[in-house]
Amino acid sequence: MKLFRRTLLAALAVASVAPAFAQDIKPRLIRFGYGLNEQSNQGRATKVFVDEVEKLSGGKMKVRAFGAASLGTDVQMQQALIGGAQEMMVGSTATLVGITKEMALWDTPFLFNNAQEADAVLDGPVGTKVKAKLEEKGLVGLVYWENGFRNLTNNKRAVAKLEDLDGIKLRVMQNNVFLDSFKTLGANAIPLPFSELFSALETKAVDGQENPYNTILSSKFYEVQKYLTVTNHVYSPWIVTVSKKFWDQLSPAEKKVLQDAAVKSRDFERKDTRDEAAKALADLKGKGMQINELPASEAARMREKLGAINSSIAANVGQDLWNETQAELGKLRKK
Ligand code: TF8
Repeated sequence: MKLFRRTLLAALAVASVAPAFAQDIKPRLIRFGYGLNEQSNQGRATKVFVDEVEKLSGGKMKVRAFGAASLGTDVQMQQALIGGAQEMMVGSTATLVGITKEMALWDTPFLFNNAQEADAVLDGPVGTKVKAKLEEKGLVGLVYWENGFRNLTNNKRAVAKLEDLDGIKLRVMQNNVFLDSFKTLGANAIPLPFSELFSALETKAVDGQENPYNTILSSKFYEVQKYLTVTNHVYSPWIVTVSKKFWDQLSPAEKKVLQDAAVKSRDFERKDTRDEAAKALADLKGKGMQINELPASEAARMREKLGAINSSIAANVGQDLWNETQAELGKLRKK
């Protein structure tokens, strides 16, 4: 009897909730832009997001994905989201610093020692706080994806010591921390949007760039770059964002569809990215790149030089946020 009552109650609950939920989801078209190719970790995870939104909304919410910066650079898409001309995008947190200064926290050289630390901090209170800061600027951050640990490529020489960077024309993201970091290391740092990078390398307007292995592969930088130096100098996140103007029109059920699909895409993306990165060096070697590891003593010099940047990052993002991050990392490292 008890069991019967429970079943009945459950059935009633479903009956009363389900129709309301269905009504709460309207036909929606979401334009979702990203910068890399369809055949990249970014493209693959976008596909997971598209399919999941379709599934969770019973086919009512449609996400149309636009890769290869066909809707514009990260910065242009951010403006389109703020203005309400585009609904969603995924891109680098580094290109958001001009809008939300706290995002510069993630540009701190050598902030994370490994991906597990990155996940814990990005998905924990600090990452949530930084993400929430976007709302005052007209953006809603859903989840962080992994771009990954960045490594250096160039066409001039194998970088075996710090001085080898001297005078190398190095493309950096449009972001002051990256600009200052590489100037500090002696390179001739030149900010460029990602969408202009391949041709800048091809025409030798710049000698080098830095990105995770996955991107060096998917954007075919191996075709125009000879040397790869393993530096792991910073971990870059991507962030999935929604136009706040669009978000505010959505019902709670529609918001939940996007949020849940974003979490699913994140979990897929991080695993996919790590699997690909784990075998990328062999792939890149196979494509003809000459790969060297920065010797530990030189890596230490690099770390020390870049340490000077930390105090200015702390001042920019706020000393409290900086301290909270360090405390969280301290706890993680004690475990
Ligand atoms: C860069 C970033 C890019 C991302 C991507 C376009 O070097 O690492 O890969 O911003 O979303 O610009």
